[in-house]
Amino acid sequence: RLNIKGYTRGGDIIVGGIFPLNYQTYQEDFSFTKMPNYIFCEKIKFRVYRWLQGMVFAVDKINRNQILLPNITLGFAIYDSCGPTAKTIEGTMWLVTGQEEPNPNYRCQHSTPLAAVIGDAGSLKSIAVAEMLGLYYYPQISYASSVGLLSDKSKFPSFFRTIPSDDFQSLGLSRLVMHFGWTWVGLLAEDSDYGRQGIRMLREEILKAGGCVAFYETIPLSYTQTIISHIVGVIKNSIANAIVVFSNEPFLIPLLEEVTQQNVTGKIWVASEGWSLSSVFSREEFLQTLSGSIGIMTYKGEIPGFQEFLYGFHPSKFPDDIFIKKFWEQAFACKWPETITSQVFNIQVSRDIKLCTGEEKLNELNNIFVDASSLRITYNVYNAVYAVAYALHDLHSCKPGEGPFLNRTCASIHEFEPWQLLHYVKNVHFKDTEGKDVFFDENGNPPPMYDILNWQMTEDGSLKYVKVGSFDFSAPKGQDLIIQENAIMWNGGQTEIPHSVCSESCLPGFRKAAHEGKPVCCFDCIPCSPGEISNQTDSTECQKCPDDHWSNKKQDECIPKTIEFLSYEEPMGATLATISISIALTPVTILLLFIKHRDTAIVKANNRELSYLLLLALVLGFLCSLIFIGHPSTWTCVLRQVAFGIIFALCVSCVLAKTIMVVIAFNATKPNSNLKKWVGAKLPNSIVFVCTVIQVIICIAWLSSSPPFPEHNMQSQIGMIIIECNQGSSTAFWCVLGYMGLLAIISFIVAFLARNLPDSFNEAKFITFSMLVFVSVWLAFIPAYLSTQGKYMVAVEIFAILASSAGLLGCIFFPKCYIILLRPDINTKEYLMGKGAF
Ligand code: TCR
Repeated sequence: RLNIKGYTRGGDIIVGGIFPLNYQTYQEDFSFTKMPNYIFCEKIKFRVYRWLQGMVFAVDKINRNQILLPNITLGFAIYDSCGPTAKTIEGTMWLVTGQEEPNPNYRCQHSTPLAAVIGDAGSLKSIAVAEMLGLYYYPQISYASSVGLLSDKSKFPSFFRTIPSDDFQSLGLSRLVMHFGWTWVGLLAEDSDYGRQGIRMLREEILKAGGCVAFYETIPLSYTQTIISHIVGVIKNSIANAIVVFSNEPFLIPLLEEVTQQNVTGKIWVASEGWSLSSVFSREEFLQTLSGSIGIMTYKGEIPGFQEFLYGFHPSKFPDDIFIKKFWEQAFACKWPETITSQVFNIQVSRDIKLCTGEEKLNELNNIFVDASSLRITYNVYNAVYAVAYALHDLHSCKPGEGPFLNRTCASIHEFEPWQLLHYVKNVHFKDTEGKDVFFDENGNPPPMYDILNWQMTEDGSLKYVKVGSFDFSAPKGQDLIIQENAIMWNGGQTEIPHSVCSESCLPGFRKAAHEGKPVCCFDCIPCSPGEISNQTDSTECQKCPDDHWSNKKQDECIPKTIEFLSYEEPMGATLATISISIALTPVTILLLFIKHRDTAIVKANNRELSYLLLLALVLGFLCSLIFIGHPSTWTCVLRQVAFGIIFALCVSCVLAKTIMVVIAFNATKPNSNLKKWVGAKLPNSIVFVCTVIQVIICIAWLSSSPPFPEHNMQSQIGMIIIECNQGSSTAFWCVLGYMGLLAIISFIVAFLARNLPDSFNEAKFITFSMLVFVSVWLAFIPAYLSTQGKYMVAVEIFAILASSAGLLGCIFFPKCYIILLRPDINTKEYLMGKGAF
């Protein structure tokens, strides 16, 4: 098979090129009964032909450039790598040896040295080429082989590329997926290094970023119906809407055809750059399924003059291009007359065949070959050729004595070793047509930069690639991923970002609770417990609010607890205050009344002074409830209980004194009574004094041991800070109350025993009543007091104070007032003594 042919052009130095130009079709059998010629490469891929022309254009341009490589002409030898990898290796050997029948490991000294090889596209083939070229250290620059593996310089020492490594692509895809909040994604990978490596890295990145993989399937390299159906089934049944596909075009076609046939829509396909600009998928039948897809693609560049070059492209201009006639026939669906004469057979089959005239206009043709609006791989090819040229230029401009090689020597442009050029390729650095720096890092990779494309359906039903963002890893963090979300149109013309999640995210106020044994992206949302909040969506935990704060209703914020105390402003406080002040006016009035009628029998009857004192004490008793209202402070807390204790002790001891006086007064009237000497003002005064002083002593003991103090109580009631008076010692408090109760009970008993005594005015009966009221009020007070909290507790105490005072006032003084005001006729000593009652 001495039929290796390529598209060659002579020059001082040759640059090799490898392009997968044709589609491969299998036909021949492998029976080996005759020499097999098993590879048929027939249909030209227009897009790849454009890449190839990019190389031709670049070489032309370099040759015309007077500054870059002056006086040196570059030639090229371009090989079509259609078919299996072995074919590519064969072509590489052809390039290296310059022989029609290449023999391995044989380098003849041909006149024009091979500088470098540009190619191949697919990684699988580039790896094969790189293994071989690495042996001789021929520089190889690929324009589309992106597999991460090729970065390994110990395996591929002479490999470079102008397409970023897939490691970055995977990183970019994972960032893209995370940017849209897709945490439940499906992954499909071509069953090759390209697919598997890319997906492995992508998967790691997704997991690291907190996302999950819903499914992972590999697309077979050779068509298998069962596997394809299985994969489509998985896609259909999964709730994951986002599907990242790391694949090259040829292997994906059967899968997507099946997907289209089964009418799977609403999915977001995320394309690796292996297929994101593939013309096959812009066919109408795929549009329903694929419109709205997001694709990542290498950076787009401008090549000035290239569009004109393509428009002016004509067979007559490139006589040594062995592909051009076939391309022309394919593009215009015509036949060149000379091919027909050689194939008489053909003309008989179809008589009405169109003949190519050479007048056909390329610029009237709607063909991706002539479309130079978005040059990506072509641009990579162009830059690769330029990289070689610049390296050669650097090698050429080496000054003897300053060279990089042993003893500072230089290499000669006419006779250099491949590894010497390799040195220069490694260090090449130039600005491309866009002013962007082109160079290779230590792994032979270019600076990673990608465009993000959105596949949008136009009105006329065709597919349009719209750039919606970019990814530039050399930019500082945070600015590396730029996406214009509003420019994106999703599948079905939707503008809202579709969801692809296992569980919808938890709102603030909730926390995530993982399902056991399931991926972290599948969870339930559980509301935070009271007093705890979560202020972000998807929180894994709720935070406790600080002590003086509480959660709000939505539980997404800690708010200060409401402060509670019985204040004058609020209705209850204001009412109680008004009541106590107005009631306090009653004893004052009665006191004035008594003073006015101080000489009447009823006032004089039972110790006038004691009555005055009692009335005064009652006034104070009513008023002392006022200290219970308002913001508790150190001194009001102290004053409250002390004032209350002492004033009430005073009241009750007055009553006690009165009762005792009744008993003594009665008994003193009996003959021979030695109680006579007790009758007078001395006894009651000392009773009042002693009883009150005991309470004062209790209070002093209380204050000096553990006085009451104001306290912020945050625990006892949810969401509130209760400002209250801590009693200091509750024993002391109950002592004060208990002592008061004791006095009251003594008065009650004495008054009860004396109730039938015919005293001057039957006071004992009324005192009995009053004490009954008093004691029952305070007995009722105890459970009420103990079972309430905060301001209600205070209100209960105020209520008890008011009620018991009113009881005293009413029972003891109202009957007297009645007589004074309405029955002055019976207000005489005789009548009162005589009747024993009114
Ligand atoms: N890397 C693929 C081949 C490839 C390709 C392309 C082929 C890439 N981009 C565009 C045709 C068109 C990315 C590989 O195998 O490394």
